[in-house]
Amino acid sequence: MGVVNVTPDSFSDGGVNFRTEDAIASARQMVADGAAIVDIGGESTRPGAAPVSLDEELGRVLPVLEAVAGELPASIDTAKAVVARRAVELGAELVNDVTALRADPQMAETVAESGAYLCLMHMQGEPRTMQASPTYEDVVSEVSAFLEERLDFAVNAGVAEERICLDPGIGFGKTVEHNFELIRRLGELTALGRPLVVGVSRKRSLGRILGDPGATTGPLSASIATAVAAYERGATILRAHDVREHVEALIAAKAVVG
Ligand code: HH2
Repeated sequence: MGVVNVTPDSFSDGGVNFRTEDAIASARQMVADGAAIVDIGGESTRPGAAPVSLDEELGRVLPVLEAVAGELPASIDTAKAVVARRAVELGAELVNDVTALRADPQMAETVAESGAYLCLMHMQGEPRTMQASPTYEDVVSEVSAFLEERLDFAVNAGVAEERICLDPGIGFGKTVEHNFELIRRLGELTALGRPLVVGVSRKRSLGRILGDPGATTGPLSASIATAVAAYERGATILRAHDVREHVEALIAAKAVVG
C-alpha cells in the first residue's frame, strides 16, 4: 500500500504531494513500482497535527481521486464519512479509518452501504495527545481485544467480514517498545482471522531505536527491515512511502519465506 499524503504537514512527506498534480504523479508511479493500492489522505494524523475541516479535506483528496480512482486501485485515508462516501463514489475501493469507526457516527453505515473494503486501526487516545503517556498492561492483548471488538462492531453495522482488514496502528498511542513488541508478536494478531496491515514506514520509533531520541522520522533502511519482519510474522499489507524499495525487499523476503 503506497502512501500519498495530500497534506502540507504529514510527518515525513508533508508538502511533497500537496499539489494535486504531484499527488497524481506519485500515485501513478507507486502503482508502476508495484503497489497493489495507493492510500490517499488529506489529513495528517501525526502527533500534534491540527485537525482539517471537511471542506478542506474534500478539496485536497477529491481532485486526486477524480484523476486516479477509476484508473488505479485506491484507498481513502479518512475518519470522515462524507469524505469516504465521495471517495468510494469516485472509485476508491477501501476506506482506511485510523479511528476504527469511532470518530464519525455515520462512518459504519457509509462503509456498509458502499460495499467498500475497510481497514480498522488501533489507536490509544487521539492524534493530538496520543504520545503523551501511552500505557498498557500488555500491549498485544489489548490491541487484539480492541481490534476484535471493532471487527464485531463493523460486522454488526453491516460491513461484510471478508472485506475487513486490521492494523495494530504502529505509532498511534505507543512507545518505541510498544511498537516493536507489536511487530515482534504480530503472529498473535493473525488469530483474529483477518488480513493484517502494518504501517511502520519512516515512523519515528525507527529513528529513536537507532539512537536519536528526538527523531521525528526513521530511515528507509530501518523501514524496510521492520516491514520484512512484519511480513515474516503474518502481515499481508505493508503501508509504505517508498514503494519500489519495499516491493523489492518483499519479493526477496517472499522468495525466502515462501
Ligand atoms: N499511519 C499513518 C496514517 N494512516 N493508516 C493505517 N491503516 N496504518 C498506519 O500505520 C497509518 C495510517 C501515519 O503515516 P502518514 O500517513 O505518512 O503520516 P500523516 O498521518 O502525518 O499524514
